[in-house]
Amino acid sequence: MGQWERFLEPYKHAVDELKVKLKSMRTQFELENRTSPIEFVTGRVKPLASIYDKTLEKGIAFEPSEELTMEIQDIAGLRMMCQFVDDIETVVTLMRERNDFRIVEERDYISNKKPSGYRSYHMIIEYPVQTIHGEKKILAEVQIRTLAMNFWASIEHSLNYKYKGIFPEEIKNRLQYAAEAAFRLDEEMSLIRDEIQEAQKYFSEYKKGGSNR
Ligand code: 0O2
Repeated sequence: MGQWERFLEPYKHAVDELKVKLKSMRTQFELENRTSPIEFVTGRVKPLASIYDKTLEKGIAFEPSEELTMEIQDIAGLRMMCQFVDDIETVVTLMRERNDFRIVEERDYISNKKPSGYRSYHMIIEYPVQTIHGEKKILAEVQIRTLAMNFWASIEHSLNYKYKGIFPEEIKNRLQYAAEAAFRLDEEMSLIRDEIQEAQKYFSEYKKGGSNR
């Protein structure tokens, strides 16, 4: 087995376990017939090519090392998507109440959006995985954002990759407008939140009834 494969194994382990645990939060809300603040959860181990790019950016060696572990904190990455901006705070509170990991740092790019227009709430956590050599603490980044924030970030991320961060003026402006539109979409949806949630509850009851027939 390659050295990278060995190095990344506990990260994969952490992502797999955390995906199960965080998805379960949603299921628990559903089982209690409560509206879940979590819409869906995804997770990934940072691809080697992205780790390589990050080492160049940070001026560190591209090799499995303690330095890499400390410098690149999102080798294990989880994303929790919410329907409404207010749900993010609910999820953050739920995360702070858990005792299966330690929160190392929180970065609020919602109150303080990035110059790119990026909005999201980041938590760096230290998660213990059990290995055959004992416990190993793994850093993971959890990004908590609305569906609108996620849509914008995914599009911007692909364009960033294409243009290597140097956007043509037209694209840069369009992305700024799109970030504002995503912000307004979140605001509009918040205003009719009760109406939306009532409709969703009704619809999910209807579906349950349908599947029983
Ligand atoms: P990928 O491909 O998603 O893994 P760091 O860059 O981690 O050394 P930083 O920037 O302080 O330090 O960390 P931060 O701000 O928490 O950002 C880390 C991740 O947040 C990024 O990982 C992105 O996933 C996301 N992110 C931050 N800023 C932007 C942005 O302007 N646009 C988009 N689309 N995503 C952003 P990576 O490694 O950059 O990318």
